[in-house]
Amino acid sequence: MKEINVAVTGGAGQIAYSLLPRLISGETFGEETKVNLRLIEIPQVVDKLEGTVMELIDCGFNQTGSLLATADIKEGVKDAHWVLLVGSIPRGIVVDGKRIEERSDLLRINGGIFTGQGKAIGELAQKDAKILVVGNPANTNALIGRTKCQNPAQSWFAMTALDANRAKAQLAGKAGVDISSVTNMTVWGNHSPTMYPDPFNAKIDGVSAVEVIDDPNWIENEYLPLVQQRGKSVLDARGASSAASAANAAIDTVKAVDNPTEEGNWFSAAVPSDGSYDIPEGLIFGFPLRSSGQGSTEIVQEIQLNDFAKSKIKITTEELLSEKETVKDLLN
Ligand code: NAX
Repeated sequence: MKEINVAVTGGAGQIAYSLLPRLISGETFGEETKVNLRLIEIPQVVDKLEGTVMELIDCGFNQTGSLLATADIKEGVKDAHWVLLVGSIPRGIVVDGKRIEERSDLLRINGGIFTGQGKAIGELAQKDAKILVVGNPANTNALIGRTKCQNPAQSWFAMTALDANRAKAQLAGKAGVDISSVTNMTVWGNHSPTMYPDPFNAKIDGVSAVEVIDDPNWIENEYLPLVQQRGKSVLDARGASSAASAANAAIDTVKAVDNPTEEGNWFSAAVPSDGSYDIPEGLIFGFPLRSSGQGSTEIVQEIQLNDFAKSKIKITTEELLSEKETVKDLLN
């Protein structure tokens, strides 16, 4: 069997609990790939991972390779082919006597974490490692990590697939079709309520979703807020944040990057802008992507954006620029 090394931070968290078995079951990397899994946690929590490791062993998957639990990021990411950066400090936690409520405080605290993780990945992970940032604020965490890793051959992604899956499900529900009928979904911009899940270029059985649904009021006043606020709705209803659907989206992203994209379709993830669609270079921005299946992805070009789309993309771009400004001293 081929072997792959996969590192996951936040290994004792909610998302990881849904994610980890699916990484070593053959589902994500294929039936013929053995997965060596490294779980990384903060020192206060790392002991809990022992229980997680026991459960992973007890799953009895043929594809399970070595399992390691560590609080040392360097040990965790060494030789990793994929690094899933799920761990981060949530809003509401008390750090140094201060309750972290403001997005700017969250940005700075998590930014500090991603500085060290980025450096370790740049130095120690595989030279063509792929990194998916899930921990929020995902885009700006990825910007910091990528800047610090100083390794242009490594590919950084921030996750927007959960937003894309939510958007597809809403369009399918409204149109009364199976979710598989909805393709070409792009979540432009930030993984935050400013994101723009593009219904004009999304297709239902090959036709623009907006044309099929034919209800501009629903698109603008119901669909967009529904998708943008879905994370909060789940949190309010469940009393805990989206974990199973977030883990599922992480797996969707890894598979979308590792396998060739179906003809005519694309997938959504945030990657460093190369200036496409006038997005400032280097910002980690949600784009439509295609994968060669050979380790490279490209931003799909020449998608038509109407004035409505441009106005939404402007808002999310400005938010990302202001996040970048907040953490600018971490980007030196
Ligand atoms: P949990 O709070 O359950 O778990 C996070 C875990 O990360 C904790 O066990 C914590 O100890 C660990 N951690 C913190 N700092 C760490 C560090 N420096 N190194 C290693 N581990 C560290 O959160 P969970 O529900 O699992 O969510 C994880 C992150 O995903 C959060 O930031 C959350 O906001 C984010 N999400 C991102 C989504 C996306 O689409 N990009 C959607 C779902 C989710 O909201």
